[in-house]
Amino acid sequence: MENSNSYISVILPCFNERENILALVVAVDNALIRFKREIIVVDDNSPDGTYQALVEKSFPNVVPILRTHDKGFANSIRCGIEKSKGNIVIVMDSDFNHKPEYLPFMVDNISYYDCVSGSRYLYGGVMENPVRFQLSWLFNIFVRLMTGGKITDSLYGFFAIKREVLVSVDFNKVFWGYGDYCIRLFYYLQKKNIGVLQFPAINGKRIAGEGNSRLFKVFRQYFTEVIKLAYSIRIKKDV
Ligand SMILES: Nc1nc2c(ncn2[C@@H]2O[C@H](COP(=O)(O)OP(=O)(O)OP(=O)(O)O)[C@@H](O)[C@H]2O)c(=O)[nH]1
Ligand SMILES: [Mg+2]
Repeated sequence: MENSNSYISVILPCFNERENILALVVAVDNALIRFKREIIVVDDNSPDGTYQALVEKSFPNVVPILRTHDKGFANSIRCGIEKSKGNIVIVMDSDFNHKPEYLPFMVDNISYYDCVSGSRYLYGGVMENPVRFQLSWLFNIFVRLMTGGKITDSLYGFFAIKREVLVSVDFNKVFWGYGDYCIRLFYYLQKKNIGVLQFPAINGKRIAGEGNSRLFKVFRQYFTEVIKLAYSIRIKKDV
């Protein structure tokens, strides 16, 4: 079990999540009640007033960050990580797709591994939308064929990691775009032979609002990024 000296930083990137974020920060805070913790919410100036809703409530362990330029999902996660103080960093979505119930398990197991990562593609893991579930499954196979490695779900983006391990990766090679950042992060982490515990994750239901991702656009972007990564591995011998 993780000892009581652990300081957990949960990074929650969000855009237009006013209806989810208040309930989520409470759920995350309760799930991690045993630990010293901070919950960093990185909002890209959502028009629905997500940031303002958080500021009004001023929860004790929550640090709201308002970004007004360089918008984007991966940029927000980087910003949250750089502003965080914990020796353990957790990244998750702000809409309940990543279940807060898994957090204690993740923190308890980070004592034994450098990283603990959710996967929809281990036995027991699942996602409600069958089309997206199958497409992501195929795409994860494509990622492994092109870049190697053993991560069964490098698109999920729900993981806990020791800060010292995370900062050993060059952030400039990882943090841009959307969920493709996670493919690059796991590629560079695996190159360093870090120990990753994968656990089967049931994808949670978005409680309110609509997602920001457009399926076709996102897959096209991911495809291009995987080809670029594979090119840099093979031709430029980038490790
Ligand atoms: N800061 C920031 N957060 C973002 C941005 N785009 C999406 N997010 C957040 O990133 C998380 C994942 O985005 P979603 O839109 O839920 O993507 P998804 O899970 O593929 O889509 P759904 O299945 O519809 O929920 C959510 O918490 C969003 O609020 C962005 O440009 N900036
Ligand atoms: Mg979502």
